[in-house]
Amino acid sequence: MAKSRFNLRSSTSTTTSPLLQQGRVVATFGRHVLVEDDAGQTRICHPRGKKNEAVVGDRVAWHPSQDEGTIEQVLPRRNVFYRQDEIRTKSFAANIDQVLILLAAEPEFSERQLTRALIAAEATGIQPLIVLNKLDLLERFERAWTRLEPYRAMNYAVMPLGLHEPQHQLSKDTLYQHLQGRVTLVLGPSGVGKSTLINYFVPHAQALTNVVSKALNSGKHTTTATRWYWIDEIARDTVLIDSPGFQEFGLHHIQAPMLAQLMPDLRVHLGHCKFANCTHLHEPGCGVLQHLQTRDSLQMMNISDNRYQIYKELFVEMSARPQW
Ligand SMILES: Nc1nc2c(ncn2[C@@H]2O[C@H](COP(=O)(O)OP(=O)(O)O)[C@@H](O)[C@H]2O)c(=O)[nH]1
Ligand SMILES: [Mg+2]
Ligand SMILES: [Zn+2]
Repeated sequence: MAKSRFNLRSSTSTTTSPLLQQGRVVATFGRHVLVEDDAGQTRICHPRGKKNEAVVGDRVAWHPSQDEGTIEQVLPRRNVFYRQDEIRTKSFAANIDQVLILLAAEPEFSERQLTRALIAAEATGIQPLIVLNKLDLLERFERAWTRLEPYRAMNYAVMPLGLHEPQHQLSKDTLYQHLQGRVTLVLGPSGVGKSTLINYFVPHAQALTNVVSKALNSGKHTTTATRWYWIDEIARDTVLIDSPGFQEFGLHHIQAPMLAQLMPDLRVHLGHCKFANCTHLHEPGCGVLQHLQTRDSLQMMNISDNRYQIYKELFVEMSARPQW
């Protein structure tokens, strides 16, 4: 396969090689970035400036400096998935097709965390896929599945998964059909089976991680890294991105007035409010408040008490921070 090369001279280059090459960011470890070329060769690169702007999934132009490299430019992105807190943007991925939110029968999932992840996906227009693992824990699975009922009613894709037991092979095959040909960012709280999932689809994942940590000479950073894994090294069309840190899922990049638009159950009740800038918290003539008073338990797109409570909390959180 021909490598993409620009025959451009980098004016800031101080190295002997004038060649800029293209590659894809397949891992980030703080300021270190692992870039893979189209032939599958990887090397550690560093941003030219102080700040690393490249994220996993980015295409970058870089040039070699000895056995490492310098990133000169991040090429235009199709999309980027953020989770941002007050201090900084913690980690994200670019050019992805879907976000897989992995939950499990145990530990019991937090509806708040799930909602935050879904809002982040809605805000970037990236399709979320909710997967509930640990089918073998029958009773707890059933309970968690029921808690996901409102999300199915909102038309989110919700799939059962049993990673442990051989009798749940069908669930793994069905999941694979949803992954095939796509770039999927895997998110989820700890203990749900993210590592088990990655290792099932990418059996050499641990070996890859070891190679990277050895190259960086800092094993301690590898667990907090975001990483790109080809499910099929030969076809190179199906990708899982492993990313840590679901707990503190910041939504700092989202403004409070946008929030209801990003929650499908609230969204369907918008447009009936008396005031165009209605916050749906206390206004007279609010379509959302009206719905909450008259909702009928048999209706599909009902806003549940939990979801409205989460809306209120998030609205307050988003309004409390300084605006500029
Ligand atoms: N019962 C059950 N346990 C599972 C299943 N999948 C993974 N686990 C277990 O759940 C625990 C957490 O899994 P792990 O992959 O480390 O989760 P992570 O923290 O999300 O990476 C481990 O003990 C796994 O063996 C499953 O389908 N059923
Ligand atoms: Mg893990
Ligand atoms: Zn309203």
